[in-house]
Amino acid sequence: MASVVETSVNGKDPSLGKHHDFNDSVNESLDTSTTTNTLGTQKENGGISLGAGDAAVDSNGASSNGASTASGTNSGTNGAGAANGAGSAATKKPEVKIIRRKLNGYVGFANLPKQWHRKSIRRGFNLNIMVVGESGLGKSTLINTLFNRDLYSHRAQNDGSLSLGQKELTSTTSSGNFSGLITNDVTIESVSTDIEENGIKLHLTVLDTVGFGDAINNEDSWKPIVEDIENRFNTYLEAENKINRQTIADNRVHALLYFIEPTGHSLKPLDIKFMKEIHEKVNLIPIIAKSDILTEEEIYEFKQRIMDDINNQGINIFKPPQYENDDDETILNTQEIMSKVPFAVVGSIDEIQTKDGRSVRGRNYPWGIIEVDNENHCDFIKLRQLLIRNYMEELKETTSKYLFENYRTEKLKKLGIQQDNSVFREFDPSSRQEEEKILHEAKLAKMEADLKTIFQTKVSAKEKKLQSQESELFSKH
Ligand SMILES: Nc1nc2c(ncn2[C@@H]2O[C@H](COP(=O)(O)OP(=O)(O)OP(=O)(O)O)[C@@H](O)[C@H]2O)c(=O)[nH]1
Ligand SMILES: [Mg+2]
Repeated sequence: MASVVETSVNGKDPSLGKHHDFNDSVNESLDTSTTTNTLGTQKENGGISLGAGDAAVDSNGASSNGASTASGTNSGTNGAGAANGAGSAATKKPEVKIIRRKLNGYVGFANLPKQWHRKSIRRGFNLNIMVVGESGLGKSTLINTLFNRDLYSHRAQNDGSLSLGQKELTSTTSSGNFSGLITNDVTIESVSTDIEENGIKLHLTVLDTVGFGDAINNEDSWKPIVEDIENRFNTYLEAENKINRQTIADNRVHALLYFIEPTGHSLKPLDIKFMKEIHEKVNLIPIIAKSDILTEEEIYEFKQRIMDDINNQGINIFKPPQYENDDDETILNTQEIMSKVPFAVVGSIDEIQTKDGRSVRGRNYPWGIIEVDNENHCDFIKLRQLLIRNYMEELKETTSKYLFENYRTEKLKKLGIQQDNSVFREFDPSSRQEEEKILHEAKLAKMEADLKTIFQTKVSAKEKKLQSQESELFSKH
């Protein structure tokens, strides 16, 4: 850290003052000190903020988020060092050269995460969740519990005005037009609301499937839901094919919460039928509704039977994608979440006082309180991690990259259109360039070979001529 001191003083030249002569092992400390010098307030606070990180990277280039994070912790020491080391500045001048080289090497793409972050925050995020399950299984309550607000308060208003959420009944016709019609026995009710948390905006749409499984014959209950999901894909596809594709609203369903009745037996034929029809079109997340009415053992066995059915039927459940560079913690976290599938949940936004004086969200029973946010009581926390806290982006990515792409490919196949790769190659500038290079090289090689042949022919003709002239001369003498 002594070097930090020297550098701070060398900072006569602002560009150099931020880059000092350190061996590799202290490079991060170097960035840290710069942050401290640049942002005096950060030094005093000893705090870590996005602003501090920005400054570290912008000025040093060599820094990373990790380095800027370190700034908060080390700043106090660095700051002190800067003051102490003033006297030794002059003797260190030659070392500055090495730093210049480092500065020149900085391109700036280390800023990409922050650029992306800022843009995303400006734009906000959107999430579309569909809830499916028989009436009264606690769908609306769970959604309210997940987002900690009453999204359905408009229902209580008799004047029909919309309060928190924007309510709309969606059609399940194949027109792809999601407005005002109610068809079949199952209707899809869309409630949208904007939520803001720490300056981050989320546009949330909940698609509630009213009447699912309520008819005497529920055989076709799944149809309007599949149609709605496909309509949303179609609308997106059409928007993509338009000339102006700059702002395509993403109304595709990013996750479907399927509520299983807490019978404690096994899945019903309707559950299996529905999941089989839907699992390739949406990120399916099965849930055991109202799990507080089952004992721990019952839940354990029920889960086993449900998973057996799901596996035997080849039904895909949403699983966060794993990446090669995922760290152990992420892998473990995903495993822990996935070990709870199907999530046995309890929903409630009511605050209850426990005997030990805590205020918790839960359900009150004569025998005790079931706490929603307690991992020993239910799987609500794990579900929230999957859906909101840890894997929301993955849900959207899977929807876009796999489910929608599969749908698009299947649709094109049905229309008899197959992708002709040669057509696409034509428009790929890099492969086009490569092709041209190969052709050019082949042309050059041919020219060279031709020239060689001509040369050879001419040489041998000349040789022959010389030979004949020679023999002529010999014969004359
Ligand atoms: N025991 C228990 N009851 C719950 C739970 N969640 C909701 N309920 C109750 O179940 C009833 C129905 O809850 P809703 O959230 O309206 O159920 P829903 O699935 O949205 O019902 P529909 O909109 O009619 O399809 C309400 O009285 C809730 O208080 C739960 O986790 N456990
Ligand atoms: Mg409801």
